[in-house]
Amino acid sequence: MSDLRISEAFLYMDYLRMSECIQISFAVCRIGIYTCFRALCCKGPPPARPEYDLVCIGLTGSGKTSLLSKLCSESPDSVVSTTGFSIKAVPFQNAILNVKELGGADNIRKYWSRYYQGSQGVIFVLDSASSEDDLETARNELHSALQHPQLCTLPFLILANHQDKPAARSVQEVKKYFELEPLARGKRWILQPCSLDDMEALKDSFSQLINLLEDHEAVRM
Ligand SMILES: Nc1nc2c(ncn2[C@@H]2O[C@H](COP(=O)(O)OP(=O)(O)O)[C@@H](O)[C@H]2O)c(=O)[nH]1
Ligand SMILES: [Mg+2]
Repeated sequence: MSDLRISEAFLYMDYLRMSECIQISFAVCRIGIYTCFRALCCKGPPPARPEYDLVCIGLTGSGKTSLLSKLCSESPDSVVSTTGFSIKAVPFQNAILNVKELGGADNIRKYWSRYYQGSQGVIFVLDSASSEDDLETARNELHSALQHPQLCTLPFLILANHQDKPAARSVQEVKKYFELEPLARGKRWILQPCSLDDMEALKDSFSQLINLLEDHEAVRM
C-alpha cells in the first residue's frame, strides 16, 4: 500500500473517532437537558390531604353559615339562611373538612339526628350574647348531641361565637352554664370563644380539631 493510501486510512479512522465522540457528547447533553426538564416541570402531584366528614349544629342565628363561609373565603353577601342543610368543603393546609351544616330552626332541630350517620366529628356553634331562653335551648341541644350514640365518642368543637358583642358571656361562663366539665369528661372537645372578626382564633381551633380527628381515626384503625 502506498504511503498516501495509508495516511488516508488513518485520516478516515480519526474522522470516525471524532464523529463518535460528537455523537456521545450530544447524547449526554440530551440526557442532561431531559433530566433538568423533568426536575423543573414534571413535579408529581402534591400528596392527597385527608378528608373528614363533620356535622355542624347550633340554633338559627348562632353564626354557622357565616363562620364556615369565611373559612372558605366566600363573600359575606353569599350568606343566606339555611333551611334544611348545606354542605361545604372547608380546605386547610393539612386536611379538608366536609362540613354538613344542619338548619337550627325549631321545626328542623328534631330531625338533626337523622343526619348524624357517618360523621367523624361535631361542630356546635352558639351565640354567646343570646337571651337566657335561647341559651337554655342551646344547652339542651348540646347535651342531646354529646349524649347521642352516633356522636358521643366523636371529637367536639364548641364555638362560643358573637364574642364581639358587649352582652357576650365569657368562655368561663359558657363552660359553667353548659356544664361542660362534668358532661364532656373523657371526651375529646375544644371550647373556643370566637367572632366573625377573629379569624385567627377560629383557624387555631380548627387546627386543634384536625389534630383530634387524626388521633381519633388513628385509634379507630
Ligand atoms: N356581631 C356578630 N354577628 C355575627 C357573628 N356571627 C354571625 N353573625 C351574624 O349573625 C347572623 C346569622 O348568621 P348565620 O351565619 O346565618 O347563622 P346560622 O343560622 O347559624 O347559619 C348574620 O347576620 C351574621 O352576620 C359574630 O360573631 N358577631
Ligand atoms: Mg345557616
